[in-house]
Amino acid sequence: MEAQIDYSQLIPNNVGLSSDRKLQRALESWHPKFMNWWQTNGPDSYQENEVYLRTAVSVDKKGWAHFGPVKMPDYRWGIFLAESHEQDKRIKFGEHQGEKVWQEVPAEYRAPLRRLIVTQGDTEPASVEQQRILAATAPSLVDMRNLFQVNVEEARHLWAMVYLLMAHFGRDGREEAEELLQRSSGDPDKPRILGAFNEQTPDWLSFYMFTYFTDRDGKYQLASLTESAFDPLARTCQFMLTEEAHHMHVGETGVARIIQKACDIMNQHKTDDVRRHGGIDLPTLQKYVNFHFSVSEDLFGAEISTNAANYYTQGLKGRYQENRIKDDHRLKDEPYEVSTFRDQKIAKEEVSALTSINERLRDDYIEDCQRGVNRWNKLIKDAGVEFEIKLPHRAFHRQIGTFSSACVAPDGSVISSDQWEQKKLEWLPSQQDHEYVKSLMVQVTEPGKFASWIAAPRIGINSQAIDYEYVRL
Ligand code: BYC
Repeated sequence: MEAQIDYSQLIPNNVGLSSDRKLQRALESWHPKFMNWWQTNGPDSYQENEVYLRTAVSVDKKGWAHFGPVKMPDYRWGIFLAESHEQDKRIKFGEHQGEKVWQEVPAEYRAPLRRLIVTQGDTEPASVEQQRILAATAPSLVDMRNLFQVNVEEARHLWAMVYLLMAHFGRDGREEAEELLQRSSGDPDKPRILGAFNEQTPDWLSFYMFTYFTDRDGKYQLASLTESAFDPLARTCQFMLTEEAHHMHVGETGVARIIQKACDIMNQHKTDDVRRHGGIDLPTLQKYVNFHFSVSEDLFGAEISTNAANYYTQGLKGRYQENRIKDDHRLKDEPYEVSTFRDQKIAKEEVSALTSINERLRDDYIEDCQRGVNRWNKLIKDAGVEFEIKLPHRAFHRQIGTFSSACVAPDGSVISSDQWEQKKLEWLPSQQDHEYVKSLMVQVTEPGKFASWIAAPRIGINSQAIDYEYVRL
């Protein structure tokens, strides 16, 4: 395994693709279909403009962030696996604990591994589709560039999963690769697999919320897959995580800049009426938090899941930072506390740690979400504004798992379905909120200038000035 990536090929890679002619041919014949998908479902317009993009030239620390102007269709989507530092890598958990990791898919685990890889792979093009039209309302050139960077990398993550399917699942894998380009976000006949990836991302507030909350599900799912006994999957996901971190950063700083602007308006005009001055008021922002957090929580699956238990026992998908957890890593007799909904009440129950793997990962996720919310709240406090952004209760507005039948307020109180109907538009973005946010979405393309509702970032990309021409129009 090379750190250095071979860029002399149509498909840049560090997996020695040129020595596997059959696989190379399969991937090369998928390439034009991917390009066709990118042109029709990827960013609308701007395909011929140069964008200041980051491209990986090697997978080690020095080489994965190379910046320069690139036209998006010329971006070198490739196949990069993280370096393997361990000589004798062993399976960390489940019934194969202690055995050597697998370089090939064991026949008995073909179906579940294929399913996991397809589910992961399906989210990547979905997010690009969801964000297709956003450039037309980009609040600045830096933001437009960040959108495109996220888009090309998500598309590369699709390549990563397609590589695994084609290299290890034969004809089935090739068929799955085709279907990944045929399903489409929000398509009633051929929707994407997971709920959140069929929602719209109609405006930039939604985009930042998505990259903060939904990309963070990506972080936790990928981190669980980096523990996999199937080593090519583990190493692929490890490299994807480096890119994912940037996407969450775009989300966190994007929301922070909107908050900053709201606070600036409140202080400057001595008013709570942020909308009057073209900003996004904090109560509206809170509603978007409620929506995106709850929809993203659903992505972790049901609290009690035999699927998840099997994945764990079989060694296919671990927990977040498996090594750091002090238990037997088999979980046959370990307990775990989960919240459940029974007899119209939310209660805590001790259940098997094995069947509650999804919930444990959701717990890790919620804790991580809260850390960024604390940083947002510090900004608000430092500006002298009295407002606190709160993550809603985990049972609020859920479609998957124990709470899907419950009506729960953001503070965790159980309410009737009538009360829910009356109150839901106080908690979730209403049509008017969407329309207001939409009305703010006007494109700003003068370098260094920003739309009325968002503050400038503190620093530019890769030490460039804020007014650098990040997209050459
Ligand atoms: N929507 O036993 P359960 C990312 C289904 S994001 C619709 O709890 P399991 C990214 C489930 O399939 C990370 N259906 O499920 C972010 C099952 O169906 P069947 C993506 C759902 O298997 C931003 C049934 O309900 N990666 O990378 O334990 C931009 C029973 O559920 C949903 C992964 O997700 C849902 N939300 O857990 C770009 C990792 N949830 O069997 C990228 C791979 C559940 O009844 N996926 N169902 O037909 C997995 O590990 C698992 O599939 C899940 C579900 C954790 C998602």
